[in-house]
Amino acid sequence: MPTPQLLAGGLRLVTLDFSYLCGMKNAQVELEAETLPITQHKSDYDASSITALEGLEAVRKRPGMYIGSTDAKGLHHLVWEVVDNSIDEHLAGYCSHIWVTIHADNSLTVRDNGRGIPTDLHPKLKKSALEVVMTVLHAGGKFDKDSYKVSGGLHGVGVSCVNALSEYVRVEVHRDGKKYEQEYLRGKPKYDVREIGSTTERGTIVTFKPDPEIFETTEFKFDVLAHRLRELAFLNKGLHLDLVDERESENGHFRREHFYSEGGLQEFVLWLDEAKTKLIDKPIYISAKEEDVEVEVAMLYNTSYSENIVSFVNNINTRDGGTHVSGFRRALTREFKKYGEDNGFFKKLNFAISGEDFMEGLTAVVSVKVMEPQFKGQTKGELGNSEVLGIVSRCVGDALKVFLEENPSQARRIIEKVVLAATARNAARKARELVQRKGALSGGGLPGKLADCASRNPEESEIFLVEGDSAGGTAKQGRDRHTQAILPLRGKILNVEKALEHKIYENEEIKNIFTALGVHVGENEEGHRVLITDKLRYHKIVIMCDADVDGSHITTLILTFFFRYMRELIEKGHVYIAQPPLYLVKKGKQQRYCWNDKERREAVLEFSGGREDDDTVKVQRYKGLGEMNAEQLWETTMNRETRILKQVTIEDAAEADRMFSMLMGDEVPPRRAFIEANARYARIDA
Ligand code: 0RA
Repeated sequence: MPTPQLLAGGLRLVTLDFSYLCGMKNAQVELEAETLPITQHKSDYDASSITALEGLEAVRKRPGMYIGSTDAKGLHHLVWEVVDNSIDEHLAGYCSHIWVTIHADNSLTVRDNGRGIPTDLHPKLKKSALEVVMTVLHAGGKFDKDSYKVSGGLHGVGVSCVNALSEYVRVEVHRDGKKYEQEYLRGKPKYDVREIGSTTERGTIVTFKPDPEIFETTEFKFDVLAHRLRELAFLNKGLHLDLVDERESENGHFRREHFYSEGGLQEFVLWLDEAKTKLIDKPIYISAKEEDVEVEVAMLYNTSYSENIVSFVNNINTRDGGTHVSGFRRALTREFKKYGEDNGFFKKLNFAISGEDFMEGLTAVVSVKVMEPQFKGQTKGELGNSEVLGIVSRCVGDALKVFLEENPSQARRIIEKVVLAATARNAARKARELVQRKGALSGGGLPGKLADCASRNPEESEIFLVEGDSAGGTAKQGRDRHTQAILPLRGKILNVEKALEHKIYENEEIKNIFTALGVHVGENEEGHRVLITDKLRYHKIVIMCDADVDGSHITTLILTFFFRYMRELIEKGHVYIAQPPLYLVKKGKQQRYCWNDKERREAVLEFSGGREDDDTVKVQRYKGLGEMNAEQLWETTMNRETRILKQVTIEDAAEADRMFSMLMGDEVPPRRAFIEANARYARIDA
């Protein structure tokens, strides 16, 4: 599948390396996933293993129920299933090092120096506990209840699931001075657990090769693994994590990374804010425990206008927050507000300060450890345990009181920023209301530049945000005017990362986007800015820019705007990026559009019959949308039947935040370092 970063080489492609920050998935692939055939296997197991097999067979029949999906995300889930068990060993105090290795054949090994999976005979099932853990659903659970566990938390289904969904697994255990092994084919043991020698080490080594009959892709992504392992290093200070990729080497060396954090969460927030200007000298760090709930928080303020709160429960990312985050917000607002009032900081304000004002420029990591976490919400991304709210609120409140008392100059800087935020919010509200009122006065009309579609049904309507008037004109001619609207945008749109909020509502292009989409900004009861989308006029918003450096930059600018001001639309899956082709390969009447170099090479090979000197084969490289006529643009990029659209998703909001600041913010050195670091592995044809 072509991805945007393929559009340019070298440093340039970095401006669009979103697969790394927001996941993008091809809408068409998603449809296919639903109709994926269910694979069934004849079972020829002996009677004693029937219950176990029924379990694993159920996993193979409905993999989605156990690991969420069978796409790349589900594939990586297998790794986390194993790693989580190793992390549990760390949390229980027995494991200091985890090694993850991607092998050349796309199999993967997770090794740890924990206690090792027990190998003694299971009294009821009359076989090795190791075999039980590997072949019985939910049997992996440890029985020491009074420890915090990652595994079993969210999807937590145990290593047996990994076994069920792999064509091959080998496990080796080092325990009590002995080495043991067992191998499996699609969950079925090849032989009983056997002793294979002596050892002075401890730990578990699991190697698995995901089953291509189950997964749409079996290719592990280094960046996806690296991102989570880095996160785990920050969350578990003192734990060493190693990642090695044996699939590619540079100068004879495999690509590898070591993750280790001594400072834990404090280093986490510093890393998140690497591209931002700090407002206070060092992170505020809180670590406390109340009634079996461990609370750990690190927070920083920077000079930006956005808030970035990342939260975890037992090392699992709670992307929708929950009671722990509510407790944190409540304590922060309460203590800072009291401090501000007591010290006369708010005297000059003639409007009420809002909770939101305390969050502007805040970067925080909130991590709690809870014995029996309850996850809520559609994607189970929210902590539900109600007792946690009060506990976090008290722990954070007490610590902040001390911080404010002991650090008056830092406190002043924070409160002055809060006052500034409140003032700006007030100004932005006025600007917004003025703009929105003006819009209403002028009849609430649509922007003059918009070529609207005929349909009034948002579900079937699409809007293309097109770079430049000329490409806009071509798109207008080429479109399906019943369902496709075109809004041309002039040159570079405002960099919202650097602009004050009220400037944004005054910007012509941005006003046009708001009006055309039929959304506006309002405030809820608590004074929080919310996007009102019930009158959204198009369910697909497609960003269509040139396939060159400038085009990528403009796409990034528009995406930054959506991320900062219309994030709800991304979250609801309304935002897409069009993928114009890169090449047209022609020979006589034959012609084929190509989206990457591999496709181009294949087309050239096919048309020339392998003759390298065939100069009747012509390759035309498209740089801009303007190089295509209306018919070509329709055929390649706009026609629902043949086009490729990338849906923009936010896999990891904190990472996306970091990335947008990196690319669009004003700190130059980290941006350079970032581009250089990422360009190294970027290839034209991935
Ligand atoms: C069951 C019980 C115990 C540990 C484990 C499983 C275990 C599983 C995995 C999977 C990867 N690494 C692992 N390490 C340990 C408890 C062991 C004990 O009580 O000694």
